[in-house]
Amino acid sequence: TKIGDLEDCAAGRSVLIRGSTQAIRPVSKKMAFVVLRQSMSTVQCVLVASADAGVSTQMVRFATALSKESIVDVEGVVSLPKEPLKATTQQVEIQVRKIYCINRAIPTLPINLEDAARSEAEFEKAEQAGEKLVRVGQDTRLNYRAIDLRTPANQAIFRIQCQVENKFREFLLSKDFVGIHTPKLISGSSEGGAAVFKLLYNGQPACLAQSPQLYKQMAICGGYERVFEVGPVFRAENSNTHRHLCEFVGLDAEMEIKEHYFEVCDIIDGLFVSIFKHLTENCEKELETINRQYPFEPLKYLEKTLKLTYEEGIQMLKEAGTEIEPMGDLNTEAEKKLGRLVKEKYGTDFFILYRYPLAVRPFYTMPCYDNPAYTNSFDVFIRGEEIISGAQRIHTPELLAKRATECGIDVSTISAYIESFSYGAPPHGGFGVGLERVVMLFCALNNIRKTSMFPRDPQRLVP
Ligand code: ATP
Ligand code: AMO
Repeated sequence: TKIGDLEDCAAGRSVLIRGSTQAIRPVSKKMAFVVLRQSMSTVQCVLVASADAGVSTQMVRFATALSKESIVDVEGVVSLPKEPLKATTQQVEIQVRKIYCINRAIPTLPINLEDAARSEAEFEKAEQAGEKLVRVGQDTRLNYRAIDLRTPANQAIFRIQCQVENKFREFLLSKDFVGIHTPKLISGSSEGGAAVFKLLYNGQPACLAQSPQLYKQMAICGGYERVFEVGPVFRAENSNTHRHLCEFVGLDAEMEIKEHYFEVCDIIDGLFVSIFKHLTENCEKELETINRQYPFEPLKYLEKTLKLTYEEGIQMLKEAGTEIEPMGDLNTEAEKKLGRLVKEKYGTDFFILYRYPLAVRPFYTMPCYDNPAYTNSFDVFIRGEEIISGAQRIHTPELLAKRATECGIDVSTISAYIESFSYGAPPHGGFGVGLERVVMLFCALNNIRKTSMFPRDPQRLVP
């Protein structure tokens, strides 16, 4: 039986449960409580020594001697509690008949799970009451991730992540996209810049893919009209921020454009509105669980996603006292401020900013037809932080080679890619999403390490 389904079981029903011993509370020689947990659900098990139930005082002693987080099997009977239980546990109890230890945890764990699951508000309340509780730091959590992942909030976070990834696939499949896989061992940088992990590939210099960019475009040249990929992306980021990882999960898409690159924005609009709706309507328990430890305001979004030009964005910032160099990029602080301004004015945490200056976009980005100092490109923001970059791409080899050279890229290193556009290539565009960022920002979490199961950052390669 699943612990989460116990509330639906009638009193008197016999059940067999395997779970982890979250808490063990001896009451007397003849009585003890054991709280069992499976993922986000817990149930209180009651042991009372009695000849009728076949429970001995030895069995009670055995249960109270178990270490926390051991794996046990419990045979018992569902019963209604005598006293009201905490709202976060199943509202029934198990009267234990037999308890078996399957595998013991060491007596003192490096992380106390109860401390790891507390909200900041709980710590503050306890401190005011003069109680001393231990906060579990980010590094300790990550060092002992196999324990830390057991907190209810962490159980919920990676279930949400799975739903986002699944909806991404489901939505794009319904729009005739084909899922593909492109190589992660490649010969050079795909985004330009120095943030690549270098390695030797059978003695030849190579690197880990910074994105599937060049290959997803070549798939379009290969006659697939619409493609997507879910895969790892490697960036040799050399500074520590709350939103950069050295390895993250990229959700990428690329598609033929018939008339205008807003066709790509329309896909993003439909995709994300459907993801947000799905999470709100079907992941209530997970969102509530995250909220209990990390309180957040629900995401505000519009049925039709707001689009603003980059120029409108910098104008809004200017009116609010922040000057941005018109052909430069927005820094993190300006992006956050713009997020706040947009929310005040339009009532949404989710919007698209388009028509970025050419100077701040990668070489493969299509310049605007009416003014080539700008591009057919966009970024997408949640709560003032970037989750997506995308654009129409250059589909003629001459312009592509020219732009690569202007951006300081040696075209001989990407000649196969550039040549692909001389064999007949349709106009196309696409976008790349950072999965960990979507989950982090949807739930307003303060650090991307919370949404990466085993994060890779400049300091961390284990576990
Ligand atoms: P991407 O790499 O796609 O474009 P990003 O969120 O890193 O995604 P950038 O355009 O690189 O976006 O950077 C946006 C802003 O984030 C920069 O102006 C800079 O202020 C900040 N930033 C980016 N990378 C780093 C970093 N490694 N360390 C500190 N700040 C950074
Ligand atoms: P970009 O470099 O903007 O675009 O990356 C796309 C999205 O990936 C996420 N992201 C990151 N997440 C965690 N850690 C990082 N270090 C990191 N860097 C980026 C962000 C970002 O919006 N080829 C283009 C996409 C395209 O045009 O299709 C690209 O890679 O959410």
